[in-house]
Amino acid sequence: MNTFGSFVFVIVVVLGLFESGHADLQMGFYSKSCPKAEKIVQDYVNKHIPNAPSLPAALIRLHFHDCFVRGCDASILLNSTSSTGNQTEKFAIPNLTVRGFGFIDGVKSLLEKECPGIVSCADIITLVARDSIVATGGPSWKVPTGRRDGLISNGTETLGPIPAPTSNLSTLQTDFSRQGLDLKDLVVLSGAHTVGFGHCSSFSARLYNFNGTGNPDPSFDSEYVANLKARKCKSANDTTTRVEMDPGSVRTFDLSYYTLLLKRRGLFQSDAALTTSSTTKALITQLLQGSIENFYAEFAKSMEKMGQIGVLTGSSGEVRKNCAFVN
Ligand code: HEM
Ligand SMILES: *[C@@H]1O[C@H](CO)[C@@H](O)[C@H](O)[C@H]1NC(C)=O
Ligand SMILES: *[C@@H]1O[C@H](CO)[C@@H](O)[C@H](O)[C@H]1NC(C)=O
Ligand SMILES: *[C@@H]1O[C@H](CO)[C@@H](O)[C@H](O)[C@H]1NC(C)=O
Ligand SMILES: *[C@@H]1O[C@H](CO)[C@@H](O)[C@H](O)[C@H]1NC(C)=O
Ligand SMILES: *[C@@H]1O[C@H](CO)[C@@H](O)[C@H](O)[C@H]1NC(C)=O
Ligand SMILES: *[C@@H]1O[C@H](CO)[C@@H](O)[C@H](O)[C@H]1NC(C)=O
Ligand SMILES: CC(=O)N[C@H]1CO[C@H](CO)[C@@H](O)[C@@H]1O
Repeated sequence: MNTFGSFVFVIVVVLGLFESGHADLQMGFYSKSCPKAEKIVQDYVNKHIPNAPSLPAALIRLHFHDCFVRGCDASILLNSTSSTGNQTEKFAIPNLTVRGFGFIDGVKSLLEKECPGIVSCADIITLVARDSIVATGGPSWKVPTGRRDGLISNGTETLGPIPAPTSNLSTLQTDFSRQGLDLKDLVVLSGAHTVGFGHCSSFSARLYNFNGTGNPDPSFDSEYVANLKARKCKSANDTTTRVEMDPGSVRTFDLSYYTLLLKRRGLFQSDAALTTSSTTKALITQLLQGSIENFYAEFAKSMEKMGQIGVLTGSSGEVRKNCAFVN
């Protein structure tokens, strides 16, 4: 290669890096390549969610778990194979209770029929999470698209980034700040616990043997503890019963999760932890004093941030044909 050739080569490589490294997500990324894509997702959601009212919670949680490990790249959808290794994220402990994989596959197969190889699984997860929460009457948020699918999924990696329900505030803050999310995002996004269920096993130590004391968590409302022990989590090793995180309005995206936190009735230690600093407590109070529209607007801002974590764009990654396997 002569000097000019090397020069051109360098320019091309640099532009190439720029393209793959810095390409941004954009609103309506598929408007030319697959104009009906977003409508197909929305129609599928609107058709199926009314028959599966517990799925929106599962689907937004799937999105959260995807984004926190290797970015929002659909790595959570990969099945274990000889090329991905034995234990993909899907099979790791935090995923034991993640649901909604079949729903994503249903959307993907429609999109593959409409425009093969165009719409990424990572965008499908993100759009489905938003549209299914909207379908329940909850908040909406912007979903710029153009994410690409990752090639790697490693179950061991889920244990670091995904916070445990036993986390204290400083651990939660660290876990979120690693993803570029601040304390306000933490408080606002935890508000997703206004919908859905938790298994007894995620919090039974707070009922039966907190921190090795043999007693309940003193920061958990004692009346509520007695109630949960009598009616829901009747033994310390119950691994099957599910409990509403926001009893009374488990399918409604409202502010009552925050009301419960202040009544010392947040289900997980990680929920209760949000009341342990004056900063986070003030954020909770502000949300409760504001309107539901204000909560939805704050939730939208934080979801838009979460949906951009570590995304692959441009020519990074790929667009999977089958969300469970790399091409
Ligand atoms: C702050 C750290 C968080 C922790 C420690 C945490 C932990 C958990 C745990 C342990 C469960 C119950 C799993 C089970 O026992 O079945 C759960 C459920 C759930 N989480 Fe979180 N979570 C956190 C943040 C989030 C965020 C950011 C979102 C979404 C934006 C979210 C959405 C949900 C939803 C909707 C459910 C109910 C799922 C269902 O009903 O299937 N969580 N979370
Ligand atoms: C991926 O693995 C799950 C088991 O967790 C299985 O139910 C599913 O059929 C597999 N997906 C494909 C496309 O083989
Ligand atoms: C998965 O990640 C762990 C921890 O980072 C590492 O030790 C292991 O080798 C990885 N497994 C595969 C199959 O790459
Ligand atoms: C994967 O796991 C199976 C059994 O669960 C084992 O027989 C096999 O050797 C493992 N493969 C690798 C690459 O670790
Ligand atoms: C929070 O939990 C972490 C990890 O378990 C622990 O190292 C740390 O000391 C705890 N912080 C506080 C303030 O309790
Ligand atoms: C848990 O127990 C340890 C040792 O007994 C103690 O140092 C720690 O403060 C306790 N943590 C909480 C949250 O009560
Ligand atoms: C729960 O644990 C107790 C004692 O630790 C045991 O007697 C009981 O059989 C266990 N129940 C289940 C469902 O595993
Ligand atoms: C939905 C799904 O694939 N869940 C898996 C999570 O991981 C466990 C093993 O740790 C599998 O048994 C589940 O099938």
